[in-house]
Order: sequence, then structure tokens, then C-alpha cells
Amino acid sequence: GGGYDAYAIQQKWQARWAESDPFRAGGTGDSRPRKYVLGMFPYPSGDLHMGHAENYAYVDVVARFWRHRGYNVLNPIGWDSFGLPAENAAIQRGADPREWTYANIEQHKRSFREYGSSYDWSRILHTSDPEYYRWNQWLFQLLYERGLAYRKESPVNWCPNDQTVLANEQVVDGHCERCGAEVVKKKLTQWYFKITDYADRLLDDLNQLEGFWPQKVIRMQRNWIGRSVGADIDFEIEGHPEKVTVFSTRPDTLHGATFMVVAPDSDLAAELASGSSAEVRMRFQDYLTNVGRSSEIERQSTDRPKTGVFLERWAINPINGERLPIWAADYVLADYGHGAVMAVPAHDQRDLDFARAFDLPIKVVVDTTAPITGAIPVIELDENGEPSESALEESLADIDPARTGIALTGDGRMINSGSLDGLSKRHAIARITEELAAAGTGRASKSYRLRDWLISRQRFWGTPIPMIHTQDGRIVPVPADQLPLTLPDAEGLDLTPKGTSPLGGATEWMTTTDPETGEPALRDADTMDTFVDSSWYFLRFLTPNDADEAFSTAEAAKWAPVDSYIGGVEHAILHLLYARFITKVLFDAGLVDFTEPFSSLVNQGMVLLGGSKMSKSKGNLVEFSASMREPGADAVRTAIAFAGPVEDDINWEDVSTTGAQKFLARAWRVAHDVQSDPDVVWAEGDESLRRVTHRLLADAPSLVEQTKFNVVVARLMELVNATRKAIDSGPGKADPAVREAAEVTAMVLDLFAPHTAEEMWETLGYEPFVGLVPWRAPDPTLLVEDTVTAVVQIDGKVRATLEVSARIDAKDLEALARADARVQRALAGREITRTVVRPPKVVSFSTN
Ligand code: ANZ
Repeated sequence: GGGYDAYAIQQKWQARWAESDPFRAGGTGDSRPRKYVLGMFPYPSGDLHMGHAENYAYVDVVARFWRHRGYNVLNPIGWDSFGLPAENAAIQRGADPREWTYANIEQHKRSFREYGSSYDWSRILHTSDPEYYRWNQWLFQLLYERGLAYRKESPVNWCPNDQTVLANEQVVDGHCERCGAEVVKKKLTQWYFKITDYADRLLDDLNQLEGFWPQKVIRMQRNWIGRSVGADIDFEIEGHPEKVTVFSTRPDTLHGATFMVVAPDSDLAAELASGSSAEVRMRFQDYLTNVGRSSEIERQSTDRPKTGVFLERWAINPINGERLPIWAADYVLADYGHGAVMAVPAHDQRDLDFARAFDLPIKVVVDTTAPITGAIPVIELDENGEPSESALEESLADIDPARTGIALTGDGRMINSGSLDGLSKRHAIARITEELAAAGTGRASKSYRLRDWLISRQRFWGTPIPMIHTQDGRIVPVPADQLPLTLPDAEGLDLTPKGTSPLGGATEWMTTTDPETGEPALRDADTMDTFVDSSWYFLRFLTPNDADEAFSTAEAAKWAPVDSYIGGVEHAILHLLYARFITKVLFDAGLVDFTEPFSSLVNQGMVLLGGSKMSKSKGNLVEFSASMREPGADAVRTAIAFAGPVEDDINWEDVSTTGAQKFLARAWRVAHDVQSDPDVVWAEGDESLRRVTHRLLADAPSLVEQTKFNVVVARLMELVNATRKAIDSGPGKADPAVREAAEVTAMVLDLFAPHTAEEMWETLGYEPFVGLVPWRAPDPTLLVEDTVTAVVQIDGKVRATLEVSARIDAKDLEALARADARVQRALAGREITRTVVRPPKVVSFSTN
């Protein structure tokens, strides 16, 4: 008796799972093949909302699916628990970041239990535990030993009013987002990881992820790394001992260089200016102050008026000895290429804008009107068989960049370029690169957009950097036997951001001894970017409680890489790039035997409310914990899975949890109505219902693997409806096919609504847990649509035959017969006076 009580069922099965821990991954004795399924771990900031509900529902579908398919599944959960949210809460509310963080984690754990997620709860990790971050410190030192961690002075955004370092997003039009003060650049010495050493591998290995990662993510990673191929060219500078090297993607245009531009904020610009007149030095200083106020994005914008200062210095073009004036201008960036460019205004738009603004010469060296066949320019010849100069002059006059203001960036035929004349771009690049290399003034080269990874944070709530600064200026690792280097108590520390680290104020903590001399020494006051924590956490899940090593190489060989990684597209670049980088470092260190951490990646769409992404700041959160009682975990999960394709955004207003509740109640009722015993002979059951059941068994696996979860839910609904019909108006409750359908429903429903599925399974007379039941093999004979040949007669003569389903009804069969072209031809417009239909074999028409 009684109705479907979702909440009671939910609580009952959660207690049973907590008791038996059925989803723990199998250990050494388990011979099943393995699958590692992982959802991107959450920040413990505030409560979970429907965006999380979506992510972790999908993760659970995949984990449960592979268990049914006979795999030993690892599906762990942890918390990315260092970072700004905790620190900001501490600053705003005076809460201790540690207490705030762990209270949130407890709340999250309750929510995930209430959600029925099938985690291996024995493998929990929190990155803010010393037992975890001890291994961040190990990792840091590993990179340091391998020459991949170094210190460098670099500019940060600084608000002089708030005495605060600002993230790029906190600088709006050059002003502090909070107080409106003008932001300046301030130099700080910070730690970097040398990810640029891995740029080529990070780029090239993306090829092996093609088809397994979303195309969009692969493209974003490629753009972020941004490899450009070209040449480095060395220029002598008059009155300067060192040559200046520029990077160019168009060395073919070297003859067209008419000036040189250096980044004003580079050391080179300062050096060149210092060798110039007092007036130039002053103008340069003024300019530099202004440049400090604009962002990199503003500096690269093409529709911004060009500004710059002539340094009254000269470079010598290595190919023809021409003197080129040197300018400092902010459209050249200090940290790309070599921070200096050879300016070719005829063929580069930014150089052209600059040349036109400051009246500098413009020299065309590529005739872009010359058509190119393959890589070879087609040269128009005059009557003497010479390249036609007049035609050239005429066509070039039309497109003269000095007049049109449009740079000639296309391919064409080299002109005014000595030995390069007549060549196409591709050949000219090859030729000039060879010539420069032979002369020792240039070489083939590549540049990358990718920058080294700045990992220092002047914040409290992160992993302390395990390095010691000695009195005599050495920087040495904290000895391994002193790790973990744990954070001090937050109490008494000033956590407000001020450009120096809060840890610097923990005097006692800061003082240590030089491991070599025993003299007093200082700790490093910075903490690590939390992206370090998340760059390797998937390995820690393999041996989360191991006190002796970060992870076990042997376990990694068994489980990793992650087979299925599921998370938000907001992590498409940095998190994934850093995890890929660290994996390659660990591979090089011989600690893992693979070079990519995530074999397949799924990005789910966002959950929107009122058209925008759910977020606390927008006040449009639908909280996770609040929905666990009503509509309940199963309804939320099922409604989300049914809402649409995984990668599409979902409007929460369109998600019908009521519809999901009704469907689940129907499914549950079917299990209750079954009247046959578990040992019935299915083969004796109703065949048409059995066909629906077995088609679901056959189709669902590939649908799940293609993440078409919504289609699987739709097919389950179809099966439940067919079963209901069989009970109410078909062979009835006792038919074996009804039991079979209910059992299969429970097994497949487990992916989406595990509590309801377990309840059905128990009702059907089985021991728990349906979550561990092997996928039932479909009966192939029930999958073939059996067909028969029907004949169509007109006035007693067979005019056509039709292949039709053996179960076709009279109406459908008649319609098919009438629609058949041969039948229509035979009727030739005559009127049908009598029709006899005997499905599935005969249709007979009479005419007059
Ligand atoms: C001469 C030239 C001629 C260039 C021409 C382009 C076209 P990507 O593709 O983005 O790598 N460049 C080099 N270093 C720079 C810096 N630090 N800041 C701003 N611009 C810089 O662009 C490479 C091109 O950008 C280089 O090739 C250089 O200009 C410029 F017809 O050299 B080129």
C-alpha cells in the first residue's frame, strides 16, 4: 500500500549505502578492468547550487554505468579548499579561514550524501590538509630540482590607495575597481614554474586528444599556447655594444623595414634612452609613466591611436645596411618575442598606423596583386619577356598603403628585395632565413603567447612555499624531513591584501635556520597559487592516506590516466593546461607512465536562472540542499539529465522536476504491480513488451558513452509506459515480460534515480544493491524487426509486394499499399470501389 514517498526512500537507501559502502573501488584482488571517473572537485565556498547538481549528476551516471558494465570503478570526491573565498570570508566576517572552510566542507559532504552520489568515501581529500599540501611542497621542490621553478621580478597591478595587489579583472579602465584610484604597476619578485619549456609538447599532444576532448577546448588550449613560427634577426645598434634581436613572422619583408620599435617598459628601451639626450630621457620617462596605466589588452588594440617616443638612436638593417630610427611605443609588448620589432609599415597594419601617425617612410616589398599558383607567383611579362614594371606600378598605385592606410598583408611577389625578388612569401621566408643564418645575423625561431606560470600569491590561505632565504642571499629548499611546512594560526595576522604576504607578519613562523650553516634564516612568506593543488589531485586519490609519498607510481599505472573527466568549461584553459604540464613533468621524472592526465573530457553546459549563470552575487541561486527534501534527489537528477544534451546550457525554469517525480512514481508503481516470481521464464512473456525492453538494453550503452543521457531517460519513459499498458490493457501483472521490464527499468534507472531504483529492486524480491548488478545482455532475436511480405492486388491481379512489420495493423497496411508507386500506376486514376485488408499479408482493391 501507500504511495511513492521519495524522501523516505531516499533516506532509507542513503542509510544502507552509508552502512555497506558498496561503491568503494576494488583493491588488488579485483580482476575486473578499471575505469577512473572523476568530476572536477568543488571549492568549498558556500552551499552547492544547481550547477553543481548538474555536474555531479552526470559524473554519477557515468560511474554507475561502468559498474553495471562490469568495471572496477574509481569515483572519488575531494575539495579544492585553499584559496580566496575562505580568505575573503575571513576578511569580511572575521571568520577563521580554516574554520569557515571545514564547516563548508561538512555541509557539502552532507549534500553529496543526500544526493546519493556513488563515491568511494574512503578516499576523501582536502587540499588544505597538511597531509595533502605537504605533497604540493614536494612537487614544488621537484620542479625546483629540475630547473623548472625560478624567481623573477615582474610587474603587478597595484592600487596605491588601497595598498593592494589587484588581479587583472579588478582593474577597470586603468582604475581600481573598488576605490577608483589610478592603478600603477609595481615590481615584485615572485616564483614561476617554467611551463614554457613544455609549450611544444603541450601543443603537439593535443592531437592525441582530438575526438576525446571537446573541439572547443582543444582550440582554446592551442590559442592560449599560441605558437608563431618565423625568425630571429639581429640588428647592430649605433653606439651600443650589444645587438638587438627581433622576432618576426615575416622575415621575407626585411627589405621593407623602415624603423624599429622597442617596448617602452623593457630594459632595452631604458638602456637605449639612457644613452640619449636629456630631453629624450625626459620624454621617455613621461611616456613610460603613462604606459604603466594601460592594460596589455588596451595596448594591443588596433583602433587605439598610436603613441610613442623617438629615442634618437639608430639600428642597422643586417640585409642592406640601412639606418633605421628606433622608437619606443606601447603597441610593442615587453614580454613577447624579444620586446622589439622591425617595423614594416607597408605590410603590417600596426606598423603602418604608427608610420602614418609619425610620418615615417613606407616601403612596399611584396606585390600583393601578383596572383599565386601553388606557392609560385605568376609574373606578368612585357614584350621583351621581362617582368612588366609598368603593369606593376599601375596596380600598386591602387593599393599604395601610404595612401589607403591599409597594409598589404597578403601573399604575392617579392619586389625591391634584392636576391628575394620574384619569390613568393613562402620561398622568400625560406631563402632569407638561410641567408641570415649563413651570415650569422639570424635564425629560424618560434614564439609563444604562453607565459611562465606565476605561482606566488601574497595571501595566507594557501600552501607555504617550501624555501628558505639565507642571510648570505642563498635560496635553499626546506629539508624534506621538515615537511610539511604548515601554516601558522590565522589569529593575530592581518589578512587584508596589501602587496606583502600576511605570513610575513608571523614573526616566529618566519624565522628558521639555514640548513647548511645553522645561522638564522627566513622563510618564504608567499603561498602557492591553488592551481598547483588541482594540477595533480587526481593522482592523490589513488593513495589519499599515504604518508610516505605523493602518490603511488604502481597505483597510477593501474588507474590513471582518468578515463572520464567531467566539469565546467570555465576550466577549459588554465586548470587543464596546468594539469597537463605537471603530468608531463611527472612523466619526465619517471613517476607516471603517461603524458596526458585526462583521456576523455566532458564539459557540461551551465544551469541558468533568469537567463544568467547561477551565482551568489547575482542572487539567482537555487540551492542544492534545499531541493533534497522536495522535489528530492532522484527527481532533481532525473530532471537535469532529461533537460537536454549534456553540453547545452539548461534554463532552470524549463527543468520539470514535477514531470520527473511523476515518471519516478510510475516506475515505482510498476515494480509494485509485478505479480510473477523472480524465477519466471521470460521467454514466455509478451513479445512486444520484451522487444521494448531489449531494445533499451541494446541501445543504452552507446547512448551513455556518447553522453546522450537525455535520450536514455526518454527511452526509460517509453519502457515504463509500455509496461503500464501491458499491465492495464495487455497480458497483465503476472506476465513474465512485465517482471522483466520492471527489472531492467530498475537497473537502467539506477543511473539517474538510484534511490528509486534500489527500492524497486528490493520490491522485486532481490537483495541490494541494484547499483552493482551487471548489465543484462539483450536477446538478439528480440532486436530484429521481423517482417513479412504483403501482396497488393487490384481486381484480383498482384500488382505489388511490400515488406512490412509482422505486427502491422490494417490502417497502416492499407495506407502503405495506397502510397505505393506501382499501385498508383496500375490504378491509373480509376476509382477504388471496394477494399479488403487482411494484415499483415493481403490488401485487395476493386475498381469499376
Ligand atoms: C615584421 C613584420 C612584417 C611582422 C610584417 C608582421 C608582418 P604573431 O603572429 O602574433 O606571433 N611582434 C614581434 N614581437 C612583438 C612584440 N613584443 N610586441 C608586439 N608585436 C610584436 O606576431 C608576430 C609579429 O608581431 C612579428 O612579425 C612582429 O612583427 C610583431 F609584414 O615582424 B612582424
